[in-house]
Amino acid sequence: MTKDTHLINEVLELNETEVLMIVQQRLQDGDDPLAIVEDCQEGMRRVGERYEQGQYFLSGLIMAGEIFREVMELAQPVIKKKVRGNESGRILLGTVQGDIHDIGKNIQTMLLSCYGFTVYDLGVDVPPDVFVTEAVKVNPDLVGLSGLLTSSYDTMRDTVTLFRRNPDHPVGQIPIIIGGGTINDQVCEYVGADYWIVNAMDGVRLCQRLLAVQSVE
Ligand code: B12
Repeated sequence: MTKDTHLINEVLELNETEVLMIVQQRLQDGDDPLAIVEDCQEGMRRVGERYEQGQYFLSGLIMAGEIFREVMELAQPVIKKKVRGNESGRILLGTVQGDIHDIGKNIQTMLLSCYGFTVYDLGVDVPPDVFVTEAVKVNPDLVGLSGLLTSSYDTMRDTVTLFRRNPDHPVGQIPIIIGGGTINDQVCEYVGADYWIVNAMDGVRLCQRLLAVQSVE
């Protein structure tokens, strides 16, 4: 799919009005709402780069977050109408301790719910022991840890370690997926998670695949 460089640039420039106009127009034209979200995600990644280079300050990140929230207000109803699934399976997820980024996690939660999965969202800044306690309570098929900060990799690692501490207990065997735009293969290996995801639709496909395998076993 070709990227909408105009939309990406308007997100990068934090031009709220222009971004919302483009999104509205594309939705009216019947464009795939998930493709629109992906373009905005790319814009956000570039906003992050400007922040890293000292061209934007914290206020820039806050503004970008606000713009994305408004984009989701427009796109979410269309996604919910368009996407319907009757998947079954229980997924427990949350943003790990020390991290309050939740835009991506919320998109992942919404999309999984649209596909029919039962999602238990623990919110943000979730300590490792809370993940494990909640897993014992709700007995999920999969666990998802979200995080965007480099410092979150350690908390993710602590969380995975706590899950795996008792390998004979059912909770110790639940597959763990980590998600967030800054994650890669090396991070996944460091954290000790089973899978990693940087795009919510890939997250849905992975959950479908893993749960199909589990139901055959
Ligand atoms: C918006 C933003 C903020 C907002 C967040 C608002 C909110 N409610 O979430 C605010 C202003 C609060 C913020 C704060 C900070 N931020 Co910030 N932020 C960003 C920014 C620009 C965009 C993040 C985002 O929403 N992207 C859009 C979403 C849709 O993408 P996503 O999160 O990747 O999610 C997708 C997938 O990854 C996946 N997914 C996500 N989670 C999960 C989970 C599972 C289980 C699965 C399967 C999939 C999945 O699905 C999503 C949809 O496709 C990023 C830049 C970047 N590269 O991402 C920096 C960034 C993450 N922030 C950064 C920093 C430094 C900070 C601060 C420390 C700044 C400060 N000095 O205070 C604080 C930290 C606060 C804290 N304790 O968490 C750095 C982190 C650098 C690092 N190496 O650690 C980044 C990378 C910017 C940069 N390049 O420097 N930030």
